Amino acid sequence: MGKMVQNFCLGLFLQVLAVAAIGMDQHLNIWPMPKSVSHGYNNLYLSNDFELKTEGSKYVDASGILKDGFSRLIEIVEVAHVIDSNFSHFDHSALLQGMHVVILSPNDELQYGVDESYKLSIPAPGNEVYAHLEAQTVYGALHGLQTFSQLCQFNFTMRVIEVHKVPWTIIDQPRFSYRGLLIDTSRHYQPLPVIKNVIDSMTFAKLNVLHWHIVDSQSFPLEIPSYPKLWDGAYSVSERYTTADAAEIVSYAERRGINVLAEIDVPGHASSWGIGYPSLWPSMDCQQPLDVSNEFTFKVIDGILSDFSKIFKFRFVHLGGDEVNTSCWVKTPHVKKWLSKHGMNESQAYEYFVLRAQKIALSHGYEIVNWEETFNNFGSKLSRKTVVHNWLGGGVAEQVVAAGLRCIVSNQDKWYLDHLDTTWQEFYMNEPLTNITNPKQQQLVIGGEVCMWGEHIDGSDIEQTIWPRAAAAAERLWTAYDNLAKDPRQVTGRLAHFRCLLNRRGVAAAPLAGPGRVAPLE
Ligand code: CP6
Repeated sequence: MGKMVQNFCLGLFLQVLAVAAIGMDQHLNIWPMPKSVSHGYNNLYLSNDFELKTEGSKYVDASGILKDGFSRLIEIVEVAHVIDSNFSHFDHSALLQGMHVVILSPNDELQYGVDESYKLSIPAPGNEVYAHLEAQTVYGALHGLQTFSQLCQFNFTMRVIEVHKVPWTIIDQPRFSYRGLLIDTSRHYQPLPVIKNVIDSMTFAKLNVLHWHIVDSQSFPLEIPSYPKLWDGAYSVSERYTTADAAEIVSYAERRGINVLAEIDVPGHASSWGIGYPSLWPSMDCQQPLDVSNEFTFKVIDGILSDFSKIFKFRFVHLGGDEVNTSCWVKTPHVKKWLSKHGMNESQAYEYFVLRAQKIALSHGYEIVNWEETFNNFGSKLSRKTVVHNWLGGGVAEQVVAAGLRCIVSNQDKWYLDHLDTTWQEFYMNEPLTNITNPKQQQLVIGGEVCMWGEHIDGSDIEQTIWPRAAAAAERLWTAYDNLAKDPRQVTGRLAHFRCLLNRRGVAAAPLAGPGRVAPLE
């Protein structure tokens, strides 16, 4: 008996020690962990007419972004289940009547670097019957609603939504402003409802950029009005996006605080362009990279980016530039002739192509993202408005920021979702600032992105391939460094809880690992 008490005390002592060492209570089921959290030990219950109040906001919700966000909150916390609850059982002072949201900026423009901070407080039982949410922008407020939703849980016995551990004070803001997920609609077409579901699932983890790798060598599913035969490269007429479809995706995402980064991957991943316009190929039997010797190639890029600029309002466009095998250029007589006429070898022609595409993008008002090979081959020639997108293992970020350029981290050994053998623990532990200690250089790492390449997935299994591993990366990108677990075992229970929350919300997130229930760290 004495032994048991002793063990119990030792356990408690170790647990307190662990919390102190982590600096955050990992038993709070919030994902990603906010910057600062304090709470008490009382309960509140959501009134069945839980309402949104906005007095004192400088923001006028003209397009209904906040109102719709609030409706989604009501939906995901399952207020509908409360209908048959008997509220006369409850002390009035324990009922939360609604949420008072104050937004300080009138501007609802979603751009890179928009203020996403918020402060959420939920009172103890008493006279104060409203939760309070304050944010600079409506997009910070949307994050606050997400955090609030994670504090609500449905009590099936009392048929009421409970908020435990009140009063709460949560002050939160992201560590990185770019927190991305890549989807690839060229290798497999993804129907619009699938993309919308992916966008909804991203909001639960506070990811804020959908990198849309729309077209590649395998298919060209997007309508381009300037060159209407480009989407002849789609798999079929039903596996295509009209410009209206694309605009609908952008608007759907933006209303949820998510920017869309559109990509054309030139010159190396573009042979589908030649189905409609065969002169973009070096020759019929050597179809990529795009023909560098043909002025028409750059006219088409200009047309695409001109059409993009009407739909994709994000500051950045992604121009690819990875995996360029130039052997077709030297094997094809007319291209070879052009190269020698201009005194260029293959790698100079690759550089010429990428830099010319960059100039076209700049002329349409975009800043540029390029895959890291462009930096590795001719980094000093890139536009200063380039963000270099890492993917070839670790190590390039430190060189990119030392050269004064910005960087997005997607190390394929850590953050490629198509690598099914990469574990959530490895996703969690991928630190974007590895070996970068200079604060000015740290600022240049604008964030990171997990990549769901589409060769082996389609709408049937995209969700369970993305989740829960993307959530592990989402916490790495959102949560203040000091609040991140140093050992992923510390967050197993909390991540398992978040995965379960995704399931309840209709997201087909896979189990964390192994048979049975995931054991929390004891
Ligand atoms: N498609 C494009 C791809 C990949 C890249 N670009 C890729 C390469 C290696 C792996 C996974 C994906 N499928 N356009 C590289 C950025 Cl392992």
